[in-house]
Amino acid sequence: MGNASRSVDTILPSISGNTSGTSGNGAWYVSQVTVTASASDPPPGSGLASFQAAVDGSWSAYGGPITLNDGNHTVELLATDNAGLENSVGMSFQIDTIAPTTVFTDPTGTTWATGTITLSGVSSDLNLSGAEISYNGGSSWSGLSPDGGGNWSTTWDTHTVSNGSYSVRA
Ligand SMILES: [Ca+2]
Repeated sequence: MGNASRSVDTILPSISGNTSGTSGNGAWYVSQVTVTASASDPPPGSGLASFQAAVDGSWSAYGGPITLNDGNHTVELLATDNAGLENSVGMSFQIDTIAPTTVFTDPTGTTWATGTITLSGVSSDLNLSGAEISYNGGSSWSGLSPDGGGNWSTTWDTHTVSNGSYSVRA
């Protein structure tokens, strides 16, 4: 009679980690995001065979903290133990670290205005959610409706204000 011996491992490897970054509105991060993770195979186990990470679908061995820059990204982590059991984690990130910019396209510079004038401009951002305009140096703001390209246009009835110098900013 011979003895046969087989080891038993029924426990998935575990993945732990954390993400660091500065949250903005909604699901957006407004800073780089760093994903730090580790994997282990809880005892009594067969031991960790591999720990892999995929950034935006490109797999390689996890080699340390993963830094993500502007854009939409996915991070997947996959731990495999020596028995062939797998555990995976997936995360997605939206990152925008760049403040929106606005450029007036009409008028440019100082202009003498009478009656109703048209103001136009373009506001750009990776994730533009809106733009506003102020006719009083920022004391109050009116919403604009930028199109998909960030272009907006609005009219200003200069009859409603007294003569003088006004700066308009968006
Ligand atoms: Ca295991």
